[in-house]
Parts: sequence; C-alpha cells; structure tokens
Amino acid sequence: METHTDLIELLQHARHVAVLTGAGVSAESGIPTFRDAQTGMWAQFDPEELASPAGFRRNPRLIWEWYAWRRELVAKAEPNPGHLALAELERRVPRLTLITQNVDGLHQRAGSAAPIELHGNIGRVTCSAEGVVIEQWDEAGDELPPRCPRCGAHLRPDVVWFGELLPEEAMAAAWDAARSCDLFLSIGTSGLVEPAASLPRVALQSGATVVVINLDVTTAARPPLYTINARSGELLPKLLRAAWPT
Ligand code: BV8
Repeated sequence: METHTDLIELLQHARHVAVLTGAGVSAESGIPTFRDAQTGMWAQFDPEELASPAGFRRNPRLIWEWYAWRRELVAKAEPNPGHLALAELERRVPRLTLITQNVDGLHQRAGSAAPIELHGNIGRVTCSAEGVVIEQWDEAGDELPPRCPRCGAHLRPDVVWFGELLPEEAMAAAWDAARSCDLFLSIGTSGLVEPAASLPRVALQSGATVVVINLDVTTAARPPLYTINARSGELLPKLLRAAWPT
C-alpha cells in the first residue's frame, strides 16, 4: 500500500471528521451502483427515470417492484470491511459525522451510530399522500403498490427521488458538519448528484482538508485536497490499522 503518511497523521490528529459516502462504499457488498448497468429485467430502465415522482405516477407498480427487488438485494447483502472501518473510525476520533447518499442501511448494520441519510432509506415505507412512515400494511391482495391503511393512497419507499427536496434536518446537519469539520472524507461517490455533491466543496472552502477515495480518480496530493484511487473496502481497514495499530 502506498504510505499515505499524511492521511494517517490527519486521521490521528483530527478533531472532527465528516464522511460522505456514495454507492461505491456498498459496491463491495454486492449492491450495484446507479452507474453500473441495472441487471436483468431492469437493464432497459434508466434509474433516474425510475427514481422520480413522474416515474411513480406513470407506473406505480413497476416502481414498487423495482424497490422490492433492491430491498431483497440489500437484505442478502452484508456490510463490507469499508462500512466496518467507518464504524470503527467513529470510535477512534473525538467526533465523526457520517453523511450517506446510500439508502441501503448498511452503515447502521455495520455499527455506525447515527448516519445522516440524505436520500432516505429503502427499508422504510411511507404513504405517498400523507408522507408518514407506515409500519404495517396488508399485502394480501395482489394489488401493488399496497394501499395506505389510513387513507388508501399508494405506499412508496421512503427515499428522496430526483426532483424531490432532501429532508431539511438531514441537509442542515450535513452542511453544518461540512462547515465545521477539519477533515472531510468523500468515499465512493461520483459526485454527480446535487445537492450532496456540493459538500466536499463546502468543506474545502471552510478550511478543511478533503480526501476523495474513489475508483474514478487519479491518486494525487495537492493539500488541502487529496485524491486516492482505491477500493474503500480495501483502503479504509488499512488506514485504520496504520493509524491505530493496537
Ligand atoms: C433536488 C435515492 C431540489 C433514490 C437518489 C433537473 C431537474 C430536476 C432536478 C435536477 C435537474 N438538474 C439537476 C437536478 C438536481 C438533481 C441532480 O443532481 N440530478 C443529477 C443527476 C444531475 N438532484 C435532485 O433532484 C435532488 N433534489 O435537487 O431538489 C430540486 C427540486 C426540483 C427541481 C430541481 C431541484 C435529489 C437527488 C436525490 C436522488 N436520489 N437516491 C434511490 O436510491 O432510488 S440519488 C442516487 O444516485 C444515490 O443516492 C446517489 O446519490 C446517486 C448516485 O448513485 P451512484 O452513481 O450509484 O453512486 P455514485 O454517484 O455515488 O457513484 C459510485 C462511485 O463509486 C463511482 O464514482 C465509482 O467509481 C465508485 N466506486 C465503485 N466501487 C467503489 C467505488 N469507490 C470506492 N470503492 C469501491 N469499491
């Protein structure tokens, strides 16, 4: 492994680390990223088409089934060493704010205490009319999506679709962390989707050191910006071992 001595020093002396993760962190758990071609029957669909209010209005059953298929993938997936290393980092540094674009809940399953879920969580379902989380519903009938037991509207996944606003509280907490951290790690995200994509820039402008770990970057060090071409599941555990050998 390259030395990454600067990064190990930064981790050991960080006061507040903010981490932004994207689908690349879950790729090693076998969960396809949006960029990868959707597999099987979903190959002919464009995720941005499916993950939108218009897509849901046009074909609610298709969208419900797409999320049901992804929920199955997530249920079979396990957190990978990258998720576990981030949960350990939280225990090693004075303060860590984990911000994720992922909706798979794998950070929680890896032991991260309170990830900020900017784009929601596929494991939760809400009423498409009232917006409230629905715990139980009747799936006896073969009608999909199921109906809200309270008002009869279609149920939907509790995720933020393209064209929808991010949860205000999550946004505020993420922006606060980007502005107040001294070390910002952007891991496994192509940085194409706004407004999450602006967080690393906010951190840089606020005086933090920013480290981008991704497969579509070239390794370079231009402090206060570092880019490392690496798999998160391989690099993160090595960095933790190097920074805290015991
Ligand atoms: C908003 C939940 C205000 C759903 C997601 C025109 C009209 C309307 C809106 C817009 C517009 N133009 C721009 C916008 C804004 C739009 C946007 O940004 N569009 C983009 C595509 C241009 N954003 C929005 O709509 C947001 N809301 O702006 O509200 C508004 C309102 C109305 C009108 C205008 C504005 C809402 C965005 C949230 C969308 N929901 N997810 C679901 O999951 O089904 S986004 C979804 O895609 C993910 O959450 C993730 O954030 C994003 C990208 O996913 P991926 O590509 O899979 O992952 P990622 O980009 O992270 O790439 C993977 C990376 O990992 C790669 O770089 C790869 O190299 C790397 N990698 C792979 N393996 C590894 C690895 N790295 C390390 N290790 C590995 N092993």
